[in-house]
Amino acid sequence: MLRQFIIAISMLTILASSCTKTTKSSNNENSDKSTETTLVSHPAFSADSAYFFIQKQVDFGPRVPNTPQHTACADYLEQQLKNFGAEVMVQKADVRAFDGTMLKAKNIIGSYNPEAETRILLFAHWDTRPWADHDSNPENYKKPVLGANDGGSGVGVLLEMARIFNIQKPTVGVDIIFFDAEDYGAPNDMVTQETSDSWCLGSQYWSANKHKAGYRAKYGILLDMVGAKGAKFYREQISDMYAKYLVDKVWQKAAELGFSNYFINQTGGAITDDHLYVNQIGGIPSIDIIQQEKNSDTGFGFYWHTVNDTMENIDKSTLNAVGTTVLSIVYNEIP
Ligand code: AHN
Ligand code: ZN
Repeated sequence: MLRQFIIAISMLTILASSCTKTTKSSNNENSDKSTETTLVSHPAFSADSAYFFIQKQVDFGPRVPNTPQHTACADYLEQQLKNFGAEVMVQKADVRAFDGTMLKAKNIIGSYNPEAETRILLFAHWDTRPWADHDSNPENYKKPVLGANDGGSGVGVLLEMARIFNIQKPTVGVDIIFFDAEDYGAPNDMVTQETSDSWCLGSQYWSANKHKAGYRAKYGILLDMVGAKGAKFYREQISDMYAKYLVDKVWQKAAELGFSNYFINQTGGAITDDHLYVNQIGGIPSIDIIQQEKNSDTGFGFYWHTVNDTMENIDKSTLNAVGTTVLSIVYNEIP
């Protein structure tokens, strides 16, 4: 009897110690990147699907405000959000560009759990730049940017997240906003006092005129240029100023998921982007996940504001890193 008891105890000890070993090795940094640290399980982010949604936008051609391609893409985005079960609102805004042009802008908004108190805001711009004014060939300066990455990628990732929210509702409220007229900013060589706020016209409008009176969100996450091969996402300075805890949380989550080769825990530049106005005017603490390139003249990817911002630069591994990280953040949020 005692002998059996001793054998049983030693078996348990062996089992216990082997369990400890397993746990330790899965905590090892060099272990399998697919190690799931998410507490709440949710459908996997499909980079194939996100890629497809980018291709669909690019197929319209450049999405420059006041063009038929822009209108057609707006209809597509609105319909997609509806297909994915969101409550959809299109906010129309007539905004004045730096050169006096009146832009017929549309902010396209899709909400999940519209009645929930605790809300997360996810956003990207959907318009593309009218001028490839950073192209290496001056003959291209007046040509429009196709915007596979600059415009298309953030929206593509968010459409894929919408597809997933429709399959499994998050516990918190989520609002997805596709902002318009982000990229109509004054060219570098004509920046004056008057033109300093010439970017992000759609988000400036929304921040001052929310789609619902008294709208509030716990925080916001902007996705801008999140699809290029080998992209590096540094901690953006305006994000750190307004919502350092959120930058910490997102970069930490990315590291846990094995994506620290994309999410670099180092400071990058301060970038005038939609999140600036959502913070400053809208009062919602928001961060920007944006590709920065330390070895480029512009600070952005080599394709940025050139005619080369095409599908060839889009990489599914990058889309997966961003989509998986942000999904995990949303599903682990407590109402
Ligand atoms: C400026 O160039 C001032 N801001 C960059 C924001 C941007 C443009 N994101 C995409 N296109
Ligand atoms: Zn741009």
